[in-house]
Amino acid sequence: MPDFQPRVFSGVQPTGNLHLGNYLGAITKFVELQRTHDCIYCVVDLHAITVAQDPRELRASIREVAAAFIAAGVDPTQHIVFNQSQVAEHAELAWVFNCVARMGWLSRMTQFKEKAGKDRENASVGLFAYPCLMAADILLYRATHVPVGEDQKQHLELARDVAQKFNLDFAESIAANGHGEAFFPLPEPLIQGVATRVMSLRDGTKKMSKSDPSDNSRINLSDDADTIAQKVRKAKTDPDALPSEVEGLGKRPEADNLVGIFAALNGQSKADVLKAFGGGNFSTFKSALVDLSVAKLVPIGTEMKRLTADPSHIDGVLANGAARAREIARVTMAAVKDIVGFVS
Ligand code: AQP
Repeated sequence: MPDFQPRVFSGVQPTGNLHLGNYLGAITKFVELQRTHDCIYCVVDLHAITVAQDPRELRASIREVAAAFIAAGVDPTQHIVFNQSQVAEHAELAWVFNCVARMGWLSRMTQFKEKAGKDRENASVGLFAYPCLMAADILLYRATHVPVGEDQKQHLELARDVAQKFNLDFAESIAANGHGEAFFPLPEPLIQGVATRVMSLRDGTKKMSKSDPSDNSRINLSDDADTIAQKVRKAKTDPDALPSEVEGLGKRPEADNLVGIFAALNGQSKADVLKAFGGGNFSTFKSALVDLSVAKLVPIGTEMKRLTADPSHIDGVLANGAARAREIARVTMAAVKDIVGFVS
């Protein structure tokens, strides 16, 4: 595999209720990586419509996700922030990848199974093909690193499989068109830290998620201090004291989750958190978690509100990012067309 210029790509769906899991699993990593890499961060609105969306809410959510990136510390002047539907090449490359990926690969995707549920016949074709669009998002920019939460690991593996199969299927044409041994890198997932899978506050065995019908299951980035405090205080726990060692969290999913959230928000390990709180009761720990969560999240929520109050500013940021993304996308897509054998 030749060396590819390191580049980071990741996306968040504008499906409402941006939460602490999205923040700790993805957005905080976006901020860290911009110090060392060229980064492209995308509001993946084409993905959002794989399930039904209200157009007015979708538009507001697109702006809200862009605002969350910026409020958390992503710099759209140094890096690229845009929404996917403004760069038509995402859909174009996804079609090529629909023809590279195999039905069997997509049939094994657990997220499709979970989201389609028992009524698979009624799921959209887009929901089934979602991972091919995700592969296109990443590979359109020939990105080498993708910061995501643990739930996206399987989709990332599929993106690598698509890249590899494309490189093999078209090896001769790739070389003949002057691209050497491989056209696409095999993108590496960056799934690191203590909060790669933040769990529901109501059930420590379920992922914190935008679509959970219970708002108490998640801390939204838009929640105010009182709401955060109420949700943390109500968070499910068990009757025992906190353990002093990480091993003691083994069969205690709710305790493990809250300790993980504290550790991630405070830039610590779980062991450090247990050094401070082990042996104590949950109410003391929860009070500290309320203070920490409010201190870290409320300024972001406040800044998001300020930014979304001026939609024309956000739209300008997204349009500027899309123009810069398009410059890269056009070059990749032109090369892909030559490699595949299209006449242009
Ligand atoms: N609970 C989580 N813990 C850690 N990371 C998470 N991510 C999502 N939930 C958690 C990460 O956030 C990024 C953006 O996710 P997404 O918007 O693309 O959609 P998702 O993964 O489907 O998020 P949700 O909240 O679970 O939405 P629904 O309820 O619609 O399925 C990704 O990097 C993801 O890993």
